[in-house]
Amino acid sequence: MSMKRGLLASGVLSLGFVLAACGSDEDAGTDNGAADGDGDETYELRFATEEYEGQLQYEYAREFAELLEEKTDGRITTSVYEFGGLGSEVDQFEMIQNGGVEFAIVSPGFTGTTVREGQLFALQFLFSDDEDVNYQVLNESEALNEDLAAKYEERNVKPLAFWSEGGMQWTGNRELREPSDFEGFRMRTQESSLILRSYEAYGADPTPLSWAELYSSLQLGNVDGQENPIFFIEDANFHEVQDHMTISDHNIYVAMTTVNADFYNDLPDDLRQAVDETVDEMRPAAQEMQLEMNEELLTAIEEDDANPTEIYTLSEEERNAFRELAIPMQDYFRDDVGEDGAAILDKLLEEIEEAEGN
Ligand code: 6CS
Repeated sequence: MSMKRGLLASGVLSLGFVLAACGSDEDAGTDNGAADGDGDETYELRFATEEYEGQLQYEYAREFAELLEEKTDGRITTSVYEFGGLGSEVDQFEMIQNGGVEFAIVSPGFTGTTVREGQLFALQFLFSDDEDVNYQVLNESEALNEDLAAKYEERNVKPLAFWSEGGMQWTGNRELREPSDFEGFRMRTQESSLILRSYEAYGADPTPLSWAELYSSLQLGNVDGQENPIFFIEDANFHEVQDHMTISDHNIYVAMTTVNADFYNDLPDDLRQAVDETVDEMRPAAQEMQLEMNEELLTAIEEDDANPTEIYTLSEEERNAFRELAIPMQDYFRDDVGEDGAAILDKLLEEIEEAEGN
């Protein structure tokens, strides 16, 4: 499972090659105009992910592509791209907006400057500590699947599903148990001002970076630590260049399955329905995959004697010390992002509370 390939080597796969090699029969002039499902259109689509083969987003996309091909009797075939070949995470978000790819898994942490409301996923201690509650909320929330989705649709990106890659944990070159441990800590984050703010509230000195540069930045000591789900920490080998891991579960890592909205809206009805069914079938599959990978790869970190990692699980009391500093970020989000964002957050908070009560 371990991923030793150089990120830059993967990045060398040129964008030009990818774009030349792909494309759809739609581009080649196949009858694709009618939304009446006349049954003979074929499509060759592109699916961008922010991860490598063996990692969740890529495996999700691969299974998605297979299912969709099956459901459409081969009328839709989809090529899945590992991270790197299509540029940075931010570049990929641009591609899904302009139709350079039809599908993409997008981390909201890289969309904060474009869809500011999407920054709500940066709010720590927002979701439940119960995985089942979060699974239900992500699948059923109107705040996310309708209101927030509409904000992305204004940018021509339709979120089809929000799903969890697992609880977020901290790694560091020193132990992180209480907020004061973050004093002056150079924390790597994704590119969203709210994530930066949240770490500044702990006293840290956050630096936004693509994950393409993260391993070497940790190794060289340019940053002191980072946050990610366990499977990713192990698979990207961050534990090799970090001495400590804190099981903090300060957030969940939410990924969005997205489609270019123009493309989706122009699909014949029967193919659009096949896409929707595929998205729904992937919900439990993604949850199962993340639970399994996060559990298995925790054991892998624990058993990696060549790269020992001190693992510490925060007590509830210790988590509360962080929670106290994180909750005021909700007001910061309301003020900074504005009315629509505030309404989405408030509705989501109600939905989480209601799901927790069930
Ligand atoms: O830390 C990151 O930026 C990366 N983490 C995950 C779990 N997926 C892709 C993302 O870019």
